[in-house]
Amino acid sequence: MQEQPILVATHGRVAVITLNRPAQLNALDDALMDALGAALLAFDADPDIGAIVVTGNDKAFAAGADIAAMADWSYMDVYQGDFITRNWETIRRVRKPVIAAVAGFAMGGGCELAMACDMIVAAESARFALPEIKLAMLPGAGGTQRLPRAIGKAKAMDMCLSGRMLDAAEADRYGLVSRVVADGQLLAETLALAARIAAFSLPALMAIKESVNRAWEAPLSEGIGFERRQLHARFASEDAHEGMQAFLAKRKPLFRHR
Ligand code: CO8
Repeated sequence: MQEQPILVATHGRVAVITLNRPAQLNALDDALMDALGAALLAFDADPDIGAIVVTGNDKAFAAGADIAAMADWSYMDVYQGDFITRNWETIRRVRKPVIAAVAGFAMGGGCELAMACDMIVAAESARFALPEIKLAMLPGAGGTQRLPRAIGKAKAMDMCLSGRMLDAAEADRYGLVSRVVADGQLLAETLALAARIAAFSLPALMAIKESVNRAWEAPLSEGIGFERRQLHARFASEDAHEGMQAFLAKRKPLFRHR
């Protein structure tokens, strides 16, 4: 029987999507990306889920796009087939927080997938690279755009042009990952973080995610204006009133919209 390219599970209000092509180091092919996109959208629509974790295994988060699948593609195959837009960008449509939990290799498209998540929690074993130059390709699933925004032009150029690999400590120092945890603790620590996030008011989380993402894409004045609209809208939110009332009454808030 064919292995499922992803596995899904839920832990309370946290969904976990595990990339599941271990023999190929979770190389990302169409079947996997389609399944990942469908799972992300399903969990995004599920009212019982407040945060989503995407992870791999101890050896690899994902070693990139599946080179064996791509090797014979022509320009027309990828242009007419809408490669990248068709199934790699679904993650951009997800409005709930998505955390990448990375152990082992996150290379090429795997690194790009991790960067498309809202944050990356890395195990000490995590290794990040955009080695497409070795194939005379380029990091075309957002890598040349997200990496410089994440770690600055100098480090991004170095990684993209030389294929240099970062270890977890460097990735932490450069701001690519939000935290590094001990090997073996990756899933537990990421689940704890995701559960903490998922307990907050979901509309507030979604507004914050959209606002932070706007900082990547818009000039400061436009981003500040967007943020202000989001702030004003918070005053129309029952959860925000509950949060402030609960603080003043020194009790735990009971958010309705989770
Ligand atoms: N695609 C397909 N198969 C892969 C991939 C991959 N990206 N990575 C590893 N595998 C396979 C290997 O072929 C091998 O299979 P087999 O056992 O049948 O020979 C198996 O996984 C195990 O790999 P290794 O034996 O190589 O394991 P090592 O521990 O020796 O090395 C590495 C691990 C360093 C991660 C090594 O496998 C490697 O360099 N992999 C390729 C990494 C890479 O180049 N990634 C970028 C791919 S291109 C890309 O991602 C583009 C994304 C943007 C899309 C737009 C452009 C098209």
